[in-house]
Amino acid sequence: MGYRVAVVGATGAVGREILKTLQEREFPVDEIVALASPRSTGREVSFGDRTLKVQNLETFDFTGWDVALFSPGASVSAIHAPRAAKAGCIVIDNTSHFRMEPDVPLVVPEVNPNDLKKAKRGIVANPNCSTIQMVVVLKPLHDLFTVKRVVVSTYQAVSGAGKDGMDELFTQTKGTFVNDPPKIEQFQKQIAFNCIPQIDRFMDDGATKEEWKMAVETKKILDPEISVMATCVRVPVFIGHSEAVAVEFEEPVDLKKAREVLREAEGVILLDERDDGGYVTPIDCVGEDATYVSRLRIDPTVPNGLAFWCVADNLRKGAALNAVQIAETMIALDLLPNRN
Ligand code: 11C
Repeated sequence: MGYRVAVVGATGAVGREILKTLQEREFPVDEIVALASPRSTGREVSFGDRTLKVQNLETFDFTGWDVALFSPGASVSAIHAPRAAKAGCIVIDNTSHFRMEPDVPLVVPEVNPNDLKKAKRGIVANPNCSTIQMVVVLKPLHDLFTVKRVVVSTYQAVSGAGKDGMDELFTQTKGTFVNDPPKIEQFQKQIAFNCIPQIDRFMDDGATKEEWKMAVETKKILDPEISVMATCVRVPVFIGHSEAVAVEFEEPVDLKKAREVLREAEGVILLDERDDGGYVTPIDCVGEDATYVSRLRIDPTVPNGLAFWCVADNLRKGAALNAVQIAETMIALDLLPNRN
C-alpha cells in the first residue's frame, strides 16, 4: 500500500527534482498531485512517464493526503504548510520559514533521524543546502573527536537561487560574447565570470543570512556547542555547492581514523587521491546522491585541526533528496501513517 503524496512548488527547480527523486527511488506512491501558485496552474510536469497537470495550491484541500513535500518559497509555505498540517497531512518543508521553530524538527536523516519523533505539529523542516552537505560530513567526525569550531567558505551554485538564477548566469555568459551589457536581476552583481560574497540579505552583525543559517542550523541538527564561522560566496557554477571546511576538535585527531570513518559514513564518498585531479569538483557531482569529500588533511595551524573540501548536488542532497529521505525515514520509524 502506498501514500497519497502532494508536491508543492512543483514547477520550480527543486519541485521538479523532488518528482524525479520520488520516481527514481520508487517511493510508495498511490496517488500524486503537483501543486503551485495560480500563475502556474494548468502547466504540465513529468512524473516518470506520466504527465501531471499542475493544480492550484491556494484552493487545494489537503484532507486525506498523507504527505506534502513543499518547496514554494518561504512566504507561501508560511501560509499553506500549517493549513496542510491542520488537515492531517505531514509536511516536509524545504523553505527557511519553520527551521528554527523549537517544535519543528530540522532533519538530515544520516545525522539526526530520531528528531523526526518530535514532529508534533506535523511539520518537518529540510535544512539549507549548504548546511546539509557540511553536517553529513561533520557527523561521523564529531562522533570520533567532538567538533568544537568550524570555519567554512562556500562556493555556491546559481541553482541555489532557482531557475531564474541559472537563466541569469546563462544569459550573462552568452551576452559577454556578443557584447550585450549584463542584466543584473537575481544577484547583487554580475555573476558570469565573477564571484559574489553575498548570499541572502545582510544581518546587523555584518554576516549574511546564509552564513547565519549555516551556524544556527548546524547547532540545531548536530550539537548546540559547535561554533560555525561561515563566508558564503556565489560562483558561476550551475549545479553543485562546494565548501572548504576547517574544523577544530576537542580531542586529538588521527588522520587515518578520520579517513576510515568517512569511508564508512552513510551518504559520504571519500575521493581523495592527493594527485593532479584526484578530487571532486561540482561538475562531477551533478545528479549524484552522495556528499563527496576530498583534500582531507591535518590543519597544523590550530590544536586538533582537520581540513577538507566537500561537494554535493545542491538540488538533490541539498534539497529534493534530503526531503524524500525524510519521508522514507518517517515510514521506517512508523511516523507516516498509511490511511489507505
Ligand atoms: C542558495 N542556499 O544557495 C541557498 C538556497 O534557505 O533554503 C536555499 C535557501 C534556503 O542560494
